[in-house]
Amino acid sequence: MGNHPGRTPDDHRPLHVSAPKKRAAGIPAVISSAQHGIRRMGVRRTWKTLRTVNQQEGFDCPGCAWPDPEHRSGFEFCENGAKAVAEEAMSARFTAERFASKSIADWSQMSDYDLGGLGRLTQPVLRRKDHDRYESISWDDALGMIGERLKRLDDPDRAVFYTSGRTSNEAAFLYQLMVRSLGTNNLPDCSNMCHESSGKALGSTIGIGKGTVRLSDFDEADVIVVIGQNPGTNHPRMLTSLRDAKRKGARIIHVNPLPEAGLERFKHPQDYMRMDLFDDQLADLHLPVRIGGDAALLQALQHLAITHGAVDTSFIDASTSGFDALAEARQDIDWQRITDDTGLDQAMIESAAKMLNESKATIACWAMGLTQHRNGVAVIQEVVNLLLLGGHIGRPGAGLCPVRGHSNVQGDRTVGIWEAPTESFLDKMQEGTGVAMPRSHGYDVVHAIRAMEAGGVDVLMAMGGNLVSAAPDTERTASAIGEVGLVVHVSTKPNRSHMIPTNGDVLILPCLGRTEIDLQDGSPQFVTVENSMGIVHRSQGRLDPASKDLRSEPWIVAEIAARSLDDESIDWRGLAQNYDGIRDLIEASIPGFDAYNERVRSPNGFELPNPPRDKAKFNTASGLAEFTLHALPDLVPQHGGTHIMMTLRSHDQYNTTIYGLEDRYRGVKGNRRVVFMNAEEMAERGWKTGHRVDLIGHWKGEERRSDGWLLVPYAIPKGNLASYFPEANVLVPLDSTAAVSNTPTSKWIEVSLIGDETVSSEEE
Ligand SMILES: Nc1nc2c(c(=O)[nH]1)N[C@H]1C(S)=C(S)[C@@H](COP(=O)(O)OP(=O)(O)OC[C@H]3O[C@@H](n4cnc5c(=O)[nH]c(N)nc54)[C@H](O)[C@@H]3O)O[C@H]1N2
Ligand SMILES: Nc1nc2c(c(=O)[nH]1)N[C@H]1C(S)=C(S)[C@@H](COP(=O)(O)OP(=O)(O)OC[C@H]3O[C@@H](n4cnc5c(=O)[nH]c(N)nc54)[C@H](O)[C@@H]3O)O[C@H]1N2
Ligand SMILES: [Mo]
Repeated sequence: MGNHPGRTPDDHRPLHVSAPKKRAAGIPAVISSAQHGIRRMGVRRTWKTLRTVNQQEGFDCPGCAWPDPEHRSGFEFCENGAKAVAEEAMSARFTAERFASKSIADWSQMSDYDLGGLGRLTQPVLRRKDHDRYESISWDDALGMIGERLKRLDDPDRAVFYTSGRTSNEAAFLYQLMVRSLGTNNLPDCSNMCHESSGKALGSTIGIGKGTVRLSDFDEADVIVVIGQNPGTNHPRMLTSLRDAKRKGARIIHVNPLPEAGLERFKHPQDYMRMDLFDDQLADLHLPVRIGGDAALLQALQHLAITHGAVDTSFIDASTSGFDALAEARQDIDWQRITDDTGLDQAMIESAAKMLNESKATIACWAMGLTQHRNGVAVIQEVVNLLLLGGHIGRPGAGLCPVRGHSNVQGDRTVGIWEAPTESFLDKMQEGTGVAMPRSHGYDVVHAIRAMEAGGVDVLMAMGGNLVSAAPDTERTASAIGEVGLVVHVSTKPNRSHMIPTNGDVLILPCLGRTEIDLQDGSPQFVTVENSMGIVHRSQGRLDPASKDLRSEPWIVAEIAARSLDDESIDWRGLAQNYDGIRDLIEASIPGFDAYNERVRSPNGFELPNPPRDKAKFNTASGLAEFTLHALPDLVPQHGGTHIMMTLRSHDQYNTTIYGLEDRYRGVKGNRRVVFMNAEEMAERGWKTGHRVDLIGHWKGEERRSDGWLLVPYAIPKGNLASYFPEANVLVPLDSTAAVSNTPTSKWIEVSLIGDETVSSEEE
């Protein structure tokens, strides 16, 4: 049976399962990254590249948004950063001739892992309507075609401009200015599927859609809560901060349905080189909460803080609003409901409460385990309630810490990648640039897919990313994109979004990556990015570009703008010749960037203002931080499924880019079509490791099906399952999104399993 072109094809490589690891990093991490680097880049390039990552004069690691320490070692090592770099700086090249050698139907049969191995894109290519292959096209013709289509639009809202979070501040600012000059706010981005729930939750309660901690706060914290996040795999450098915090006396509470190796024991690879052979236990307490049980847990912790008088009344009186209502609502709680929802016993919750109630400074860190839920916004506001009770915002060693995903996703939003900008943002942008701003809000990712599906989009441009695989409901998303007249991808590597059939034309424009030298008008340029803690700093590549036909993202945007806009008030091409000009325009149009060009040249960059953190000042409507009240979500499957499944990242991938087929910490190797299931539940059904099941997704009477998954017994709560993103995205309904943030519920998928009840195959 043929595979749907949007789906990742079945992968029938043999599965090997071993016991999950209890310790993260260490020597295996060094070996894994060196092997990967050498396989992708060769020995010399591996060494040269890894030495300049995250150095003050080097490039910002495309791996994650965790901040760099002020005093860096000569080798800011991180296994997954090393792999991210190798993926971009790899030696293989995917030329236009090679691309043209097969039809997209053939290319789409390759797995994501194999597609990524094809190499860097080297020149612009076009696939014409009705053709099944890409052919090469000159930059001039490609840009001319885009300019002409954008000029021809009946309505600017019929164009959509997606961004993935690697784009620099300079490219992102220019891009949103071009899009708004065209007359639309259609700027969906990966953030809509990622931390949108955090932005929405924090914006309305503390008056800024960002976290409130600095890296140095970790040194002063008494308790650090890591909830719904897997730093060992996704933010490995955070483990060093956690280790240092522990050595200074902090205690760590880990709330996660899975044990996650990174939070059990950690060994910094650099310590081996100093012959220090001990490792550090990180989490003092692991609460294996059921998927979606966090709201109940957080309400219980609030109850225990209030009833034990562990509240900071002077902070509450001076800086917050809504305490009385919360105190009343939390006076009594239904312990039966709490223990059912969380799957935790009362004593465990009470020991966490004791640690929190004694803490003078608490930090709460979270990521996708909270945001990608139906109640993503509400559950994060429960975290806010808990910290506000103890006065843990705007105090050293304490605060809220949403750990961002893509390396510049936070910066992109700061400089205007936002489909729903505030009026004051638009006023300032209009004043700073002289461009009249469109005022009606645009499409987010889910709304953009629905608009494409309805035939309402003529041009879709994607500044990086892999929308087909990253978005929910893979088949539906692929068909929707197929309806668009012209799709333009600005990409470094081939991916599944390039390989789907469409009724219109498709252009791929190959761009420079972070690691590469960016010369404009003969002078090397640097770009800037903002990390997870609001520090803006430089990033400059040192490697020769993968091809002489690559262009920088700012250059591409400037050319498209110059060819599609009649208004000549902005000198687009001039801006792309010297990025200082773009930074001057950012300074004029966005608060907090004063003396941008000067301050960003200092070695560690500069910090953007953050009123809650800096002065416990809250720019909400009331001028106070808001306590909020939410009902608990119903955790019983409601659409006919038997289990709740979450989709996760393995240790060997970066979102839709698959580095390899091994999830080392979880003990899985060789095959990614696996489903982690409670070991006892499997035994009850007589299912053994590697047992094959088909998954049915249930949603409002609709069924989605995905066949051929292999079961892996695991320490996961009963009734819960886990599988990998993006393979399982076919099962995420486009319409199943979080309230308020509209983020797809990638961690709450209702499913049932079809498998033979008696026969079982043991693979290992
Ligand atoms: N190497 C690497 N680094 C990355 C990425 C990558 O793919 N690879 N991706 C980057 C991006 S864009 C992002 S957004 C981040 C993502 O970073 P994470 O959010 O850490 O990534 P996920 O794999 O989605 O893991 C979610 C975690 O939440 C837990 N979880 C799921 N549901 C629940 C729940 O209901 N309650 C609780 N308490 N926990 C739950 C899961 O068990 C898992 O440990 O990482 C960034 N860094
Ligand atoms: N089921 C499920 N779905 C999810 C998630 C989940 O946990 N579960 N997580 C969601 C999250 S948190 C996110 S952030 C999204 C990610 O969504 P995206 O950001 O759209 O996806 P990526 O896989 O990060 O994009 C990878 C592609 O970006 C391109 N690229 C890489 N570097 C560059 C560069 O420097 N410039 C340009 N122009 N292109 C570049 C390459 O061509 C590569 O193939 O996925 C979301 N989807
Ligand atoms: Mo993300």
